[in-house]
Amino acid sequence: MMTTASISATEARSSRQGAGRGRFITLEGGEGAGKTTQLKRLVDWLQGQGIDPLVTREPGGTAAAERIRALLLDSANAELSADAELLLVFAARADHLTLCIEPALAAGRWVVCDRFTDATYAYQGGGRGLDRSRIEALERFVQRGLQPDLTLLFDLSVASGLARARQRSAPDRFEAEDLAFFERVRAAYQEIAERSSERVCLIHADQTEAAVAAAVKASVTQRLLGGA
Ligand code: Z5A
Repeated sequence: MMTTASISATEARSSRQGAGRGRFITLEGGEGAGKTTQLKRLVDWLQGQGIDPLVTREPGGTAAAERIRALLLDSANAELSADAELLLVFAARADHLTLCIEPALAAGRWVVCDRFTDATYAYQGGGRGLDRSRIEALERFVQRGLQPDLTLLFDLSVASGLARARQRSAPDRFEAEDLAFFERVRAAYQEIAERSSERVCLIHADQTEAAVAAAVKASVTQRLLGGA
Protein backbone atom coordinates (compact mmCIF):
# COMPACT_ATOMS: atom_id res chain seq x y z
CA MET A 1 0.00 0.00 0.00
CA MET A 2 1.24 3.52 -0.84
CA THR A 3 1.90 5.92 2.02
CA THR A 4 1.22 9.69 1.77
CA ALA A 5 4.98 10.26 1.53
CA SER A 6 5.39 7.77 -1.31
CA ILE A 7 2.38 9.22 -3.17
CA SER A 8 3.77 12.76 -3.05
CA ALA A 9 7.23 11.54 -4.12
CA THR A 10 5.61 9.78 -7.07
CA GLU A 11 3.59 12.85 -8.00
CA ALA A 12 6.66 15.10 -7.83
CA ARG A 13 8.61 12.75 -10.07
CA SER A 14 5.80 12.42 -12.58
CA SER A 15 5.25 16.19 -12.90
CA ARG A 16 8.98 16.65 -13.64
CA GLN A 17 9.60 13.65 -15.90
CA GLY A 18 6.37 11.97 -16.93
CA ALA A 19 2.60 12.22 -17.01
CA GLY A 20 1.28 15.57 -18.24
CA ARG A 21 4.75 16.91 -18.89
CA GLY A 22 5.72 17.93 -22.43
CA ARG A 23 8.49 16.15 -24.32
CA PHE A 24 11.95 17.68 -24.59
CA ILE A 25 13.92 17.11 -27.82
CA THR A 26 17.43 18.47 -28.39
CA LEU A 27 19.47 18.59 -31.60
CA GLU A 28 23.24 18.33 -31.47
CA GLY A 29 26.27 18.04 -33.72
CA GLY A 30 29.42 19.74 -34.90
CA GLU A 31 29.64 22.77 -37.15
CA GLY A 32 27.47 22.62 -40.26
CA ALA A 33 26.03 19.20 -39.41
CA GLY A 34 22.56 20.39 -40.42
CA LYS A 35 20.86 20.83 -37.03
CA THR A 36 19.11 24.07 -37.89
CA THR A 37 17.95 22.75 -41.27
CA GLN A 38 16.54 19.61 -39.65
CA LEU A 39 15.02 21.49 -36.73
CA LYS A 40 12.81 23.43 -39.15
CA ARG A 41 11.74 20.26 -40.93
CA LEU A 42 11.05 18.49 -37.62
CA VAL A 43 8.91 21.37 -36.33
CA ASP A 44 6.85 21.42 -39.56
CA TRP A 45 6.34 17.68 -39.29
CA LEU A 46 5.37 17.82 -35.60
CA GLN A 47 2.85 20.57 -36.37
CA GLY A 48 1.38 18.26 -39.02
CA GLN A 49 0.94 15.68 -36.23
CA GLY A 50 -0.99 18.23 -34.14
CA ILE A 51 1.96 19.06 -31.85
CA ASP A 52 2.91 22.74 -31.64
CA PRO A 53 6.31 22.78 -29.91
CA LEU A 54 8.18 25.65 -28.33
CA VAL A 55 11.25 26.14 -30.54
CA THR A 56 14.37 27.50 -28.91
CA ARG A 57 18.18 27.34 -28.92
CA GLU A 58 21.31 27.40 -26.78
CA PRO A 59 23.12 29.44 -25.89
CA GLY A 60 20.07 31.70 -25.95
CA GLY A 61 16.31 31.47 -25.69
CA THR A 62 15.74 34.40 -23.29
CA ALA A 63 16.70 38.06 -23.59
CA ALA A 64 19.62 37.73 -21.16
CA ALA A 65 20.77 34.38 -22.56
CA GLU A 66 20.80 35.83 -26.09
CA ARG A 67 23.12 38.57 -24.83
CA ILE A 68 25.39 35.92 -23.34
CA ARG A 69 25.29 34.10 -26.68
CA ALA A 70 26.42 37.25 -28.50
CA LEU A 71 29.32 37.60 -26.08
CA LEU A 72 30.33 33.93 -26.52
CA LEU A 73 30.24 34.03 -30.33
CA ASP A 74 31.91 37.41 -30.75
CA SER A 75 35.40 36.91 -32.24
CA ALA A 76 36.44 40.13 -30.46
CA ASN A 77 36.42 38.05 -27.23
CA ALA A 78 39.11 35.66 -28.49
CA GLU A 79 40.91 35.79 -25.12
CA LEU A 80 37.90 34.71 -23.03
CA SER A 81 39.13 31.99 -20.64
CA ALA A 82 37.74 28.46 -20.87
CA ASP A 83 36.45 28.63 -17.27
CA ALA A 84 34.59 31.88 -17.97
CA GLU A 85 33.14 30.33 -21.14
CA LEU A 86 31.86 27.32 -19.18
CA LEU A 87 30.23 29.50 -16.51
CA LEU A 88 28.63 31.76 -19.12
CA VAL A 89 27.15 28.76 -20.95
CA PHE A 90 25.56 27.53 -17.70
CA ALA A 91 24.42 31.03 -16.68
CA ALA A 92 22.56 31.28 -19.99
CA ARG A 93 21.17 27.76 -19.47
CA ALA A 94 19.91 28.55 -15.96
CA ASP A 95 17.94 31.53 -17.28
CA HIS A 96 16.67 29.56 -20.27
CA LEU A 97 15.48 26.64 -18.13
CA THR A 98 13.78 28.80 -15.51
CA LEU A 99 12.05 31.27 -17.79
CA CYS A 100 11.39 29.21 -20.88
CA ILE A 101 11.95 25.44 -20.98
CA GLU A 102 10.64 24.32 -17.58
CA PRO A 103 7.39 26.34 -17.69
CA ALA A 104 6.64 25.03 -21.20
CA LEU A 105 7.27 21.39 -20.22
CA ALA A 106 5.25 21.78 -17.02
CA ALA A 107 2.34 23.15 -19.10
CA GLY A 108 2.47 20.00 -21.24
CA ARG A 109 4.10 21.65 -24.26
CA TRP A 110 6.83 19.96 -26.28
CA VAL A 111 10.14 21.79 -26.51
CA VAL A 112 12.57 21.49 -29.44
CA CYS A 113 15.96 23.01 -28.64
CA ASP A 114 18.94 23.59 -30.98
CA ARG A 115 21.82 22.40 -28.72
CA PHE A 116 21.80 21.81 -24.96
CA THR A 117 24.18 20.36 -22.35
CA ASP A 118 25.71 17.71 -24.64
CA ALA A 119 27.25 20.68 -26.48
CA THR A 120 28.96 21.69 -23.23
CA TYR A 121 30.48 18.22 -22.83
CA ALA A 122 31.54 18.31 -26.51
CA TYR A 123 32.89 21.90 -26.80
CA GLN A 124 34.03 22.85 -23.29
CA GLY A 125 34.86 19.25 -22.27
CA GLY A 126 36.16 17.74 -25.53
CA GLY A 127 37.20 20.89 -27.39
CA ARG A 128 38.63 22.97 -24.53
CA GLY A 129 39.70 20.00 -22.41
CA LEU A 130 37.86 21.07 -19.23
CA ASP A 131 37.44 18.45 -16.56
CA ARG A 132 34.24 16.44 -16.92
CA SER A 133 33.53 16.52 -13.17
CA ARG A 134 33.24 20.32 -13.25
CA ILE A 135 30.66 20.16 -16.04
CA GLU A 136 28.76 17.45 -14.16
CA ALA A 137 28.66 19.61 -11.02
CA LEU A 138 27.21 22.57 -12.92
CA GLU A 139 24.75 20.31 -14.74
CA ARG A 140 23.44 18.99 -11.40
CA PHE A 141 23.19 22.51 -9.97
CA VAL A 142 21.43 24.07 -12.96
CA GLN A 143 19.28 21.19 -14.26
CA ARG A 144 18.32 19.45 -11.01
CA GLY A 145 17.85 16.16 -12.84
CA LEU A 146 16.11 17.48 -15.94
CA GLN A 147 17.31 15.73 -19.11
CA PRO A 148 16.06 15.71 -22.71
CA ASP A 149 13.70 12.85 -23.58
CA LEU A 150 15.42 12.49 -26.94
CA THR A 151 18.62 13.91 -28.41
CA LEU A 152 19.17 13.79 -32.15
CA LEU A 153 22.92 13.83 -32.77
CA PHE A 154 23.91 14.68 -36.35
CA ASP A 155 27.31 13.18 -37.09
CA LEU A 156 29.38 14.42 -40.02
CA SER A 157 33.09 14.53 -40.83
CA VAL A 158 34.74 17.71 -39.62
CA ALA A 159 35.91 18.61 -43.13
CA SER A 160 32.39 18.34 -44.61
CA GLY A 161 30.78 20.23 -41.72
CA LEU A 162 33.23 23.11 -41.85
CA ALA A 163 32.91 23.35 -45.63
CA ARG A 164 29.12 23.64 -45.26
CA ALA A 165 29.31 26.15 -42.39
CA ARG A 166 31.93 28.37 -44.05
CA GLN A 167 29.92 28.57 -47.27
CA ARG A 168 27.18 30.21 -45.27
CA SER A 169 28.73 32.97 -43.10
CA ALA A 170 31.92 34.50 -41.66
CA PRO A 171 33.43 32.35 -38.86
CA ASP A 172 32.37 33.18 -35.28
CA ARG A 173 34.61 32.73 -32.20
CA PHE A 174 34.12 28.91 -32.19
CA GLU A 175 34.35 28.45 -35.95
CA ALA A 176 37.79 30.11 -35.89
CA GLU A 177 39.19 27.11 -33.94
CA ASP A 178 41.56 24.63 -35.65
CA LEU A 179 40.71 21.19 -37.05
CA ALA A 180 42.04 19.35 -33.97
CA PHE A 181 39.51 21.23 -31.80
CA PHE A 182 36.60 20.07 -33.98
CA GLU A 183 37.92 16.49 -34.09
CA ARG A 184 37.88 16.47 -30.27
CA VAL A 185 34.32 17.89 -30.32
CA ARG A 186 33.19 15.14 -32.70
CA ALA A 187 34.88 12.40 -30.64
CA ALA A 188 33.22 13.73 -27.46
CA TYR A 189 29.79 13.66 -29.15
CA GLN A 190 30.37 10.09 -30.36
CA GLU A 191 31.30 9.06 -26.82
CA ILE A 192 28.07 10.63 -25.51
CA ALA A 193 26.05 8.64 -28.09
CA GLU A 194 27.68 5.41 -26.93
CA ARG A 195 27.29 6.18 -23.22
CA SER A 196 23.68 7.43 -23.42
CA SER A 197 22.20 5.31 -26.20
CA GLU A 198 18.80 5.17 -24.44
CA ARG A 199 18.48 8.96 -24.90
CA VAL A 200 20.71 9.80 -27.87
CA CYS A 201 20.01 8.78 -31.47
CA LEU A 202 23.05 9.17 -33.74
CA ILE A 203 22.07 10.16 -37.28
CA HIS A 204 24.49 10.03 -40.20
CA ALA A 205 24.32 13.58 -41.56
CA ASP A 206 26.29 12.87 -44.75
CA GLN A 207 23.08 12.13 -46.68
CA THR A 208 20.57 14.27 -48.55
CA GLU A 209 18.44 16.61 -46.40
CA ALA A 210 15.39 14.43 -47.18
CA ALA A 211 17.15 11.23 -46.08
CA VAL A 212 18.30 12.84 -42.83
CA ALA A 213 14.76 14.15 -42.22
CA ALA A 214 13.37 10.62 -42.71
CA ALA A 215 15.79 9.30 -40.07
CA VAL A 216 14.68 12.07 -37.69
CA LYS A 217 11.00 11.23 -38.14
CA ALA A 218 11.67 7.53 -37.62
CA SER A 219 13.50 8.23 -34.38
CA VAL A 220 10.85 10.59 -32.97
CA THR A 221 8.05 8.22 -33.98
CA GLN A 222 9.71 5.22 -32.42
CA ARG A 223 11.01 6.83 -29.24
CA LEU A 224 8.37 9.45 -28.38
CA LEU A 225 5.17 8.68 -30.27
CA GLY A 226 5.07 4.98 -29.50
CA GLY A 227 5.11 4.04 -33.19
CA ALA A 228 6.88 1.22 -34.99
N1 Z5A B 1 28.26 26.05 -27.67
C1 Z5A B 1 29.16 25.67 -26.70
O1 Z5A B 1 30.37 25.84 -26.88
N2 Z5A B 1 28.70 25.11 -25.55
C2 Z5A B 1 27.38 24.90 -25.32
O2 Z5A B 1 27.01 24.38 -24.26
C3 Z5A B 1 26.45 25.32 -26.33
C4 Z5A B 1 26.93 25.87 -27.51
C5 Z5A B 1 24.99 25.11 -26.12
C6 Z5A B 1 26.72 28.25 -31.41
O3 Z5A B 1 26.01 27.15 -31.87
C7 Z5A B 1 28.01 27.83 -30.78
O4 Z5A B 1 27.86 27.66 -29.37
C8 Z5A B 1 28.50 26.49 -31.27
C9 Z5A B 1 28.93 25.72 -30.04
C10 Z5A B 1 28.76 26.67 -28.92
N3 Z5A B 1 29.65 26.59 -32.07
N4 Z5A B 1 29.77 27.24 -33.05
N5 Z5A B 1 29.95 27.85 -33.94
P1 Z5A B 1 25.06 27.17 -33.14
O5 Z5A B 1 24.30 25.89 -33.10
O6 Z5A B 1 24.28 28.38 -33.20
O7 Z5A B 1 26.07 27.29 -34.36
P2 Z5A B 1 26.64 26.20 -35.26
O8 Z5A B 1 27.01 24.91 -34.71
O9 Z5A B 1 27.72 26.94 -35.90
O10 Z5A B 1 25.47 25.81 -36.16
P3 Z5A B 1 25.50 25.85 -37.66
O11 Z5A B 1 26.78 26.17 -38.30
O12 Z5A B 1 24.38 26.76 -37.93
O13 Z5A B 1 25.31 24.38 -38.09
P4 Z5A B 1 24.02 23.57 -38.28
O14 Z5A B 1 22.82 24.22 -37.68
O15 Z5A B 1 24.33 22.21 -37.80
O16 Z5A B 1 23.85 23.51 -39.87
P5 Z5A B 1 22.76 24.21 -40.85
O17 Z5A B 1 22.74 25.68 -40.67
O18 Z5A B 1 21.49 23.49 -40.80
O19 Z5A B 1 23.44 23.83 -42.23
C11 Z5A B 1 24.68 24.38 -42.60
C12 Z5A B 1 24.73 24.48 -44.16
O20 Z5A B 1 24.68 23.15 -44.70
C13 Z5A B 1 23.54 25.24 -44.75
O21 Z5A B 1 23.98 25.95 -45.86
C14 Z5A B 1 22.59 24.10 -45.19
O22 Z5A B 1 21.77 24.47 -46.27
C15 Z5A B 1 23.56 23.02 -45.56
N6 Z5A B 1 23.02 21.67 -45.36
C16 Z5A B 1 22.23 21.25 -44.32
N7 Z5A B 1 21.92 19.93 -44.45
C17 Z5A B 1 22.57 19.51 -45.57
C18 Z5A B 1 22.65 18.24 -46.22
N8 Z5A B 1 22.04 17.13 -45.75
N9 Z5A B 1 23.40 18.16 -47.35
C19 Z5A B 1 24.05 19.25 -47.83
N10 Z5A B 1 23.99 20.49 -47.28
C20 Z5A B 1 23.26 20.61 -46.14
